[in-house]
Amino acid sequence: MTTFDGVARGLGRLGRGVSVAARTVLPLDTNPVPAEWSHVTKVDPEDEKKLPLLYPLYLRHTDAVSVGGSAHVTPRNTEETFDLLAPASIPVFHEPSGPRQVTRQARERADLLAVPEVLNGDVESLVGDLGEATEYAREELVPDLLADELPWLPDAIADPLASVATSWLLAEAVFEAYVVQNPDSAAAREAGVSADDLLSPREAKQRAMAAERHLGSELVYLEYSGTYGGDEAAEILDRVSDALSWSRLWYGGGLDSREHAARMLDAGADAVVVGDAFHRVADEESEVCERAERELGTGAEAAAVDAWVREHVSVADSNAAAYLATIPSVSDPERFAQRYLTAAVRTWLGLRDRVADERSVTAASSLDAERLLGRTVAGLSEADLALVDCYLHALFADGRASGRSAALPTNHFAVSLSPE
Ligand code: 1GP
Repeated sequence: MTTFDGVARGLGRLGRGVSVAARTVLPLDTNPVPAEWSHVTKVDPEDEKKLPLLYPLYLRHTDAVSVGGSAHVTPRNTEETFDLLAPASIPVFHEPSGPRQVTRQARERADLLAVPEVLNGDVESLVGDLGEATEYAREELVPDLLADELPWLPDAIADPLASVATSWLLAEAVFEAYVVQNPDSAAAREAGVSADDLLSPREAKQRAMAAERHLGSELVYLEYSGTYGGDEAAEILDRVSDALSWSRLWYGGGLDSREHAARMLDAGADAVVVGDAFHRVADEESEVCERAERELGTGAEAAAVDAWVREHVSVADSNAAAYLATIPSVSDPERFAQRYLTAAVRTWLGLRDRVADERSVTAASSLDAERLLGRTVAGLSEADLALVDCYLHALFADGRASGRSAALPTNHFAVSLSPE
């Protein structure tokens, strides 16, 4: 061993010592996943999972959006989802379920790239998929990006640079250690988790400890996707949260009420993740909008729309109120649900009216939130109107307002915006 090697090893050990101290005893938080996030909305790019028409209004209450799904996720629908989220101005977390979903556009748009590793699944879900992703990054994604950005670089430099950039991509990524506890979910199917693989609270704790201290997972994710974990999940969260000092702990699965979300947070989750309950808002909105069009017609006055929603929509039992109830900072979910459903109906009828007039909604310069919504949707603030205004301009590609030249992909809505 040369003197240089000795010095390098000493420096390496010092760096690791500082990192271990920062993760365990020092009052420093080096975890890139913000501790303040307590509510994350999971938006599934899958074509069948729709967005509410005025999704920026709902998403302004959540702390971050996670883009990802277990099935039928493609590079196309992933990129479209990132396009749609841009005007919502909210932190976006990308959870790809396959390496090719990490396109250049997706990488540029996401604030954090999250790499799932399932602690109770098959070997593919723990390390095989990661191996495939690493190969894809090293041999395709990064070299292509370098060739586009720095085409003049000689191979002798481009190759080691691609190696460094690949390692940096992984160093910057957030590693999510999943414990999948619903064997009937798509997540379990994809990860090879059967009923025999479910963990006891103690086993979950042990694997979470190994994930934090050996795998360096920034996040431990207790996943019940599609079903509420109840007492069992609360017990696991209680055990795991006591054992972790640096990793965040998230819970996801079947949340659609204040009570259940609060239970998981009280049990020890740093954040709850809500997926299906958000997508159900879109399906409900489509049904409400179509009913309003049949009963009121597209040219209805704003006041008539408000009265119709009050009379004909049971907001207390709505999916909109259920989703908003999962967000701890929303003090009165029903009040917001009433506003947003009313705003959606007004917007949709206004757009339908325009479509009927013009056979296409391209007259972006005349599309503004105030004209479509009116100034008087009870409780919609100036900031809400500005958000919707910016979003509508992006939706219909008014370059002056949004900086975009292409319209947003409207196939992600449950309501139809095309002329019949
Ligand atoms: C799915 O944990 C998330 O990965 C959210 O679950 O869709 O059941 O809300 P739900």
